[in-house]
Amino acid sequence: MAPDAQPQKLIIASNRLPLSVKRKDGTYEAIPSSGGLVTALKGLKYSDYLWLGWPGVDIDERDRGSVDKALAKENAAAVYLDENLAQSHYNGFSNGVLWPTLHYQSEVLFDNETWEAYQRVNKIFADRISEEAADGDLIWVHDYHLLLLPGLLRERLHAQNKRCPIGYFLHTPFPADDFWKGLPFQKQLLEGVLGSDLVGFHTDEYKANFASACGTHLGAEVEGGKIHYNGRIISIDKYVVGIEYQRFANTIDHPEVQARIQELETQHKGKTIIIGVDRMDYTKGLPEKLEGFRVFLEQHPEWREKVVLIQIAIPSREDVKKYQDLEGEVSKLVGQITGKYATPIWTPLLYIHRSVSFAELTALYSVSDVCLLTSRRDGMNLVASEYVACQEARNGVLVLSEFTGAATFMQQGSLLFNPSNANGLSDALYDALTMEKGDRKKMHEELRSFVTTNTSSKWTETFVGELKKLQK
Ligand code: ADQ
Repeated sequence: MAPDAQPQKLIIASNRLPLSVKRKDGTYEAIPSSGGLVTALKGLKYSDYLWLGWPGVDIDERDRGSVDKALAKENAAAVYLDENLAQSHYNGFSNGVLWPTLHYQSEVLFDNETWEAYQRVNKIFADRISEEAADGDLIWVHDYHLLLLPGLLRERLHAQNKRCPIGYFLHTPFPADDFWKGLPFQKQLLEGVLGSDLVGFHTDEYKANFASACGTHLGAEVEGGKIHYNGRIISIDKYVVGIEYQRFANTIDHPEVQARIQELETQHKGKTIIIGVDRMDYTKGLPEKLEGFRVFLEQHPEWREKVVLIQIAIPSREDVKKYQDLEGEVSKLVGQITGKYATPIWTPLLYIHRSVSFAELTALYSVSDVCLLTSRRDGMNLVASEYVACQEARNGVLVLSEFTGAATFMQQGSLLFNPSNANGLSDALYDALTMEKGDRKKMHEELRSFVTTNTSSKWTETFVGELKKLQK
């Protein structure tokens, strides 16, 4: 930073803004949206920040002034993208190629057109952010949609003589080098990320995989938490993402939520509730969850009419064929299980395929004795933490896939299993449902201590704090 420049704002960049823009009475308004990244950044307390991202819809040139105004009130600004370009970048390369690769799924849909779109969008973000950034600003780039952005930004900022530390955080896993190397253009993508000064991951495993890929494919030198590349030193580390614990605790205390909890308890009297909350995504292992639950009902007839699985599946990426197929598969399995095991007085599972309000979500977490999360792979999984935050009274059991980042930190307090093994899942469920009160309490305390310590505020403060230290 130049001697007379002051540390200024924090610029956050993510593909989507944490807001959706909606037209109302001839003008635009910005409405908060939900999702893992939004939850992770809930604790941000930086006073002067600006969040840049795509508003999610194509906005006519004439309307942009009105959208800009609505977003400015929320510390946000739009990176406008033409609809086709945005789709090709988002559904094409980001979700068709990167998302599966980062989650160890080998079925990728690669073509040159989507790769072109991916590069173009990253360039548009780089142009927009470099215009917006003043010397000394901090820049924090998020997630797999913007892997090239740090490198592109570095070039532009250098040309403009602005010295802004660039941080990058990946919200997904980073796979083992041998898997990653199958990805076309993987070297360019690694180089893009290494344009950052600081790179963050959920776990040590992802960090080590990334460092190994940089060593093998770029010839970078890796030394502890530093990568030496092209005469620069890039810091890499694990930063444990969390939730705003207190926000959940406060919501539960709200009279309306308490009333809803009582209503749900009355409705399900005499039944033990198992809760599942996931985006409708193949990485979340919904078919595996349903198959495990089916095996459980088959192996433990004594639990029929005594247990109910409430599965909330938030609609996600609905215009992509693979996601439509998944929805079809899940609906079919739900129908098969219900058809086979339901009785005139009981249905084994309630399947809710839509978003629910925050109050409803906390009430559902609160009344459930078990939370079942079966991800095939998951960067972290914040639902696990949210469930714990709502279990002060009940000390419910967390049954967690060993392939979540969360399992790395929460293994002491939860029952881990491999979601591909339906029998193992059924056994874990049985152990959870029959666990002694004392053991439940002990496990809950382990989890509670993790969730209250590793909050979203702590994550944002730690990452931004490290970034600040890199201001030159
Ligand atoms: P996601 O894949 O979105 O995030 P996750 O961490 O589980 O996954 O977060 C989902 C969020 O959506 C939670 O905060 C949850 O409350 C919210 N949500 C869930 N169901 C909802 C519903 N029905 N209505 C409204 N909101 C709902 C990505 C990565 C994860 C990583 C996060 C954060 O895939 O591995 O943990 O980013 O880094």
